[in-house]
Amino acid sequence: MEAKFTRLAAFSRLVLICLVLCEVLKPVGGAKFVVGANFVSGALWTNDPGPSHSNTTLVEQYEMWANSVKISVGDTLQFLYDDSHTVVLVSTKEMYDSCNYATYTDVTSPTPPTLYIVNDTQPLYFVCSIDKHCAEGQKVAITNILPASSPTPSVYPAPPPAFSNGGRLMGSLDRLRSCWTVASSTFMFLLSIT
Ligand SMILES: [Cu+2]
Repeated sequence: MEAKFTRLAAFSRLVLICLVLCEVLKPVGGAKFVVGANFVSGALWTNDPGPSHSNTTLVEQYEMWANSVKISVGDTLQFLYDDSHTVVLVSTKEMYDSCNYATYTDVTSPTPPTLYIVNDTQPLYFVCSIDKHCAEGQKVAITNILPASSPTPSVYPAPPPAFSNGGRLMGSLDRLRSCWTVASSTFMFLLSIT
């Protein structure tokens, strides 16, 4: 009897852990994109084009990345870097082209990485405001932002492997699936021992 109670207590704890996991893994809406993934050396927010990419300029690498992704309202952009960079938004293409960031909106997180949630379909012009980093090519323009897509899991296309789509991370459906697998396995396990 006592052993059964102990087992039940252990399984209650397991269920609790699963519930917490589900909460953590819960889809938060929108995909995550690592800025520069697959095109910029180390998928970093950087002013260094890297030795293996010497045939393209850094600006071209960020451009190729931006062309490779389909970003929608609600998606999250992830800027990976060490602490010697900033992520700032300039308001016009002219300012972006000429690296004129006399006025800008600083969206740099207190500690890296910087996460930026896309709020609307307005073009986004990101630059680094440190020294001449922008002029050296550390800037990215995201100009074709799609309206928020309504989640319809039954017709959701098969999610691509991580990073195959210009840095798109695990999709909502994947998270939901892993959450469901954990919860249902636990439930079946619980049933089998009581
Ligand atoms: Cu920089």
